[in-house]
Amino acid sequence: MSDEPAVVFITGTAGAGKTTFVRGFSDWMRTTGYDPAIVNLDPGLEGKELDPDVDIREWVRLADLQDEYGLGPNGAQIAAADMIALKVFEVKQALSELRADYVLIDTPGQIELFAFREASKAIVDALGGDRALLAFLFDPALARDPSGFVALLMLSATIEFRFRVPMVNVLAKADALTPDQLEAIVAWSDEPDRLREAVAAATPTPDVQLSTELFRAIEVMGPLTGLVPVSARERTGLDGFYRECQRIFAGGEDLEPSHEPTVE
Ligand SMILES: Nc1nc2c(ncn2[C@@H]2O[C@H](COP(=O)(O)OP(=O)(O)O)[C@@H](O)[C@H]2O)c(=O)[nH]1
Ligand SMILES: [Mg+2]
Repeated sequence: MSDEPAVVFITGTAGAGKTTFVRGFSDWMRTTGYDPAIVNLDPGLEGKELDPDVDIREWVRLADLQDEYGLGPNGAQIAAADMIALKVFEVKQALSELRADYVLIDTPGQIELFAFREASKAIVDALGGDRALLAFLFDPALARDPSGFVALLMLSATIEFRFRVPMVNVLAKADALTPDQLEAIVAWSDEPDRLREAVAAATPTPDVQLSTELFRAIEVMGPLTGLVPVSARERTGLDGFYRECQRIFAGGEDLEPSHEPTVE
């Protein structure tokens, strides 16, 4: 097995549940006998739910940028996105001292600041090397609606296309969905025909041309987009996410637990 750690970047739209996921999955890993390191790359992270081992706020803080340069919240976010890339070697150094074999990385609140800035590719390359994986969280607030689900599929594909690293699609906050909603969303991800029917039923006057072209793309992407339902709040589905990561990192081979599992 490689000496380089496996590095999982958690991405998703604002409020999709990235930070809560990093917290929930790292707790799950620890009680299961693994010892992940947590990196926070969100310069605007507030609250105490995450206790990162390496924290970008040590070098770049949103509030400081606003004060220092008289920037508004959006300007400060953009300035911060590029400054983070300049600090990536400090982050990498701090991380290598931890000697973790699994690293979970929380990314900035707004997806476009991570996915659509040139600097982010350098960050993924520097921290993940050839052992990087991106998790993309589907927010049920959007995913429960067929056209919202299509939009998230496209966004996920766009991010995969930009970064060219393996992706795992996650249906976050599964506890916020009814069993019927959950079943329907998972079916949409497995069977494009079910999604096509749902979109048609929800759209009284569909743009047939656009739908046809979009679904052609979705059918081609289909086998790549299997969705893993997870509730970070209720700690369900995290084992399924871990298995998916392992399938990618180690061809299914399990990591050696670093200590005995905690008995609950
Ligand atoms: N019901 C439910 N709510 C969640 C879950 N994960 C996150 N949330 C809520 O969703 C909101 C956004 O979560 P956060 O982790 O800050 O999202 P981020 O902006 O993507 O980092 C917060 O109010 C969380 O409490 C979950 O698994 N279930
Ligand atoms: Mg967050």
